Amino acid sequence: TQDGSENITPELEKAGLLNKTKIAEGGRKLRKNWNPSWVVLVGNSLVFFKDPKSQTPSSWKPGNSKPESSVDLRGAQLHWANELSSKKNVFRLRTVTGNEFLLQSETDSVIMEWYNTLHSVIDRLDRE
Ligand code: I3P
Repeated sequence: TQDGSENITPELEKAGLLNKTKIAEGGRKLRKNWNPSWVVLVGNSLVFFKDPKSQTPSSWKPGNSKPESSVDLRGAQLHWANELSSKKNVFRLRTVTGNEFLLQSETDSVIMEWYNTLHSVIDRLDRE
């Protein structure tokens, strides 16, 4: 934009509800704990909020609530990982710091869109 506002507020690229479990922290394996999570892709970060159904409608908007956690996508790895779960439509996201997440949706088109969008962001960051 002409006023350069994208440098102040990173563009919100995608947001939606996915099932999420963290499976490793700093390379150390964790016990799975699947939960619905409101997932927001902003700039170079994937930000996780609690399931909006358990909150007031405004509370999960970025800026209005505290994220549960946030993932830096720079250098991250993304792979389909259906062998890591009994659920369908699962991919694994691994950060440079060795944090690993599984993300899942029952809806094929939803998980495909997330996979493709995250892949393009990670590729773009790799080229920078
Ligand atoms: C886990 C739970 C998870 C399951 C995991 C189980 O049991 O059922 O949903 O992962 O399977 O160990 P618990 O609640 O007792 O920890 P999926 O749903 O992804 O299959 P796993 O150990 O084969 O990963």
